[in-house]
Amino acid sequence: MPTIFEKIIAKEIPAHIVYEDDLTIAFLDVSQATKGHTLIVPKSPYPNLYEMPEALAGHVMGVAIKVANAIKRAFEPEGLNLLSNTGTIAGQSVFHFHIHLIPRYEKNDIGLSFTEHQDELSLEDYEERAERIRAALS
Ligand code: DGP
Repeated sequence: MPTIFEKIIAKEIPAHIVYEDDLTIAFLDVSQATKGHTLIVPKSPYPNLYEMPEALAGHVMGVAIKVANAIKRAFEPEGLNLLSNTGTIAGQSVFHFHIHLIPRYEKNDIGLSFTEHQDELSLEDYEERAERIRAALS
């Protein structure tokens, strides 16, 4: 079943489009987490990061950089988060890969923090985790 983003890409429903090329579209997120919150969306409907072809991901990231700089010039935020949710548990609600650009104006203007430590780890614990990822890459 097509997602809402496919309808936006096909211009069947309106969106506030800020950029478009053959492979990509960028439009304002309807729920503006902060002023200028924008989504960068490849036109092909890959469901999430796991499925994205690397070359297309490179193009989409290039568009994200272009649009991020435009947001910076337009609104002069203090900073910006680039975020992509994969899976319901991570907050994904539209299953068509996309990147959020969320300009940041104040420290706590969105509830997003990676600073909480899960637990105390030894060097061996870190190494064991790294080794599992390295093994899965090969
Ligand atoms: P995520 O939860 O990461 O899958 O992000 C999906 C985002 O899409 C969410 O922040 C709200 C936005 N969104 C959902 N429906 C629409 C829509 O119809 N138009 C626009 N512009 N954004 C939408």
